[in-house]
Amino acid sequence: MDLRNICIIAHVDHGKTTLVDHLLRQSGTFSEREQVDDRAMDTMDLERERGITIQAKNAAIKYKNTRINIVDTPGHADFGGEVERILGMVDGAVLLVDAAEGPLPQTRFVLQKALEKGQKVILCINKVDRPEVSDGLRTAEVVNQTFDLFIDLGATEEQADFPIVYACARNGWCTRQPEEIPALIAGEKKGSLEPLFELIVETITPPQIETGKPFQMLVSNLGWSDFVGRLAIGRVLSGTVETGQKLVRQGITENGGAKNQNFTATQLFHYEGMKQVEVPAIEAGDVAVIAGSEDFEIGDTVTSEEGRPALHRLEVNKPTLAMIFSVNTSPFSGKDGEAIQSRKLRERLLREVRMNVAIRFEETEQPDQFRVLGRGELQFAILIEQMRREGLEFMVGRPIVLTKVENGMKMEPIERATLDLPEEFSGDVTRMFQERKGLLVSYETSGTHSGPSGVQNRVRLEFDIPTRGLLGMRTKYLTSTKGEGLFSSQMTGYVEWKGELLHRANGAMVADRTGKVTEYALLNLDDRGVLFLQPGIDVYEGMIIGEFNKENDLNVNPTREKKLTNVRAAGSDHYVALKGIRQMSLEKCIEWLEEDEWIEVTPKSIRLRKKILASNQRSIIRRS
Ligand SMILES: Nc1nc2c(ncn2[C@@H]2O[C@H](COP(=O)(O)OP(=O)(O)OP(=O)(O)O)[C@@H](O)[C@H]2O)c(=O)[nH]1
Ligand SMILES: [Mg+2]
Repeated sequence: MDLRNICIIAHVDHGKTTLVDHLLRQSGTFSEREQVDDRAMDTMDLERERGITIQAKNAAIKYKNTRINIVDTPGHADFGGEVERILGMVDGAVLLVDAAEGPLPQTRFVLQKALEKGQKVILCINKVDRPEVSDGLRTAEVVNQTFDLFIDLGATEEQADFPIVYACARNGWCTRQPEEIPALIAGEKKGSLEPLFELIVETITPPQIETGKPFQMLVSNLGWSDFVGRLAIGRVLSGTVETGQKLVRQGITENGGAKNQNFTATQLFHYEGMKQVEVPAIEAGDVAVIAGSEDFEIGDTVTSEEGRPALHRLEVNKPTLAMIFSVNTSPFSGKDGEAIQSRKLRERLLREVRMNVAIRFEETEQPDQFRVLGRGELQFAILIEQMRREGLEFMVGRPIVLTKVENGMKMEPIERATLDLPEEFSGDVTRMFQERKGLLVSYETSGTHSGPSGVQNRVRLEFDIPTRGLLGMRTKYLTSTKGEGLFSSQMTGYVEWKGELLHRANGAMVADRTGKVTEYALLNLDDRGVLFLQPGIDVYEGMIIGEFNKENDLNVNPTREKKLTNVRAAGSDHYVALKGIRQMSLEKCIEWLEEDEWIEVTPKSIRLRKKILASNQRSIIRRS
């Protein structure tokens, strides 16, 4: 059978998973009776809850006489490592670009990676049904911008001659003729994804196979089966693999040395739709899922011939951020979940590193603290959330930017941030970015949009800003644009260290004793800052209960009870309601945290605390 291997790449939210849904549906993958949720490929709980893809996933469809392996990838920059490793499994990519938003930072990143690998790209302009693009002018402009991006990224002549489809992935149609769009939107014409299927078969080259060579495969992804354990997923580069065959896993040790392991392929699967289906043999070119070793790691080579050199191990862009994971040393440790010892914490983190090449692990000078290196605050938040759902308790510190020394100079990572927002907020936002050492590099109007508050003029700003300056920015940016701003960024390189930067302007309000928070105490503290806790919550000395409205920290007693008096003044028991308690989600905590503070994570609670708990041993003056 004819074979094609492709992946779907794009900036976050441009519609990749939705497109894969309809490709699956229209290729007859699901039976008539089957109830299929939207974005069926987003199978993880956290993916469904957040509406974003976190892990790349495989599927396969049949179109006429062709078997097409498709990989859906995440669009969020923090998970860019997933895209990088998946690109080695495919021969071409469908690049989605939102017809209204146009190419954004992650579009550039994923396209660059695909072009570097020499892949042929099909451009799919998605969401052409959006009312903002109904005149077709914006769509044409977006096509031009994308073309410029190809050229800018050094596309070959052949790559720059990319075919284009215009799609409404959500309604499962696309067309190569822009003039057909209005009729398709109006339903006067019935569309499908047929033009895209055809393009995939016509323009993406079938996998190149070295004939006569023994079996060889690079492990690009890992899976898990309750019956056979760990699974290695990758494209078969050469040869054939059969069930029961003796194979060699060419892996590495913890220190990076070569290490071979013999094993037997106990079971083999390939994809049919979203399912892994057992097969007796898999041929070169196809995506194989192999069971038989518990030690598969991403980047390993699996081969039938021990003497052959292993394939080049996968490398992805280096991490830019580090976060300390620590054993939970807080007074309430073990109350909600399993307070794990350092050995178990270490094992859990090492397991994550094996599954995810974009994350690294390092020991620290402290035996109960470990350093995890990654790419962004969201990536850390997802890992933390997964671990707490496993019932674990631990603490994490503030993300720290990884600097490096070049020619004796301290260098820090810098990002290009792209903002799209209503013009009225652009002044405040520009000031906010400049305060954090951002440099405005472009300012363009991006048309008028009808937002919740009527018709607005929108602008698109680009800043070059140190990664350090972006930490904790998301919430602030959303607040100052009343939730109407778009924001994304992509690391572009390193620059000379830009000097000190105060992460958080305000200090913390810290409990000075253990007890239960009372409403009476909170009412008295209400105008000193913003409170994070409800009455009735248990606190310990050193735990943070809110943000102080001054620069230093403030130790307070949040457990104070009202003195009972014999004289009852009329109405004195009717408290005025609290001004408002700020709910601190995990992500907000990560953004807010300072270096001398921990987030204590348990299955039931997320607490903020000072690293030094005793108030008589801790200074309230914060260093700048
Ligand atoms: N108007 C419109 N909305 C669409 C279309 N396709 C997808 N969407 C919407 O866009 C949102 C994002 O869709 P997803 O398919 O999750 O996007 P994604 O690219 O997979 O996102 P990540 O995996 O997180 O990068 C969803 O709310 C979809 O319903 C379309 O053709 N038109
Ligand atoms: Mg997705």
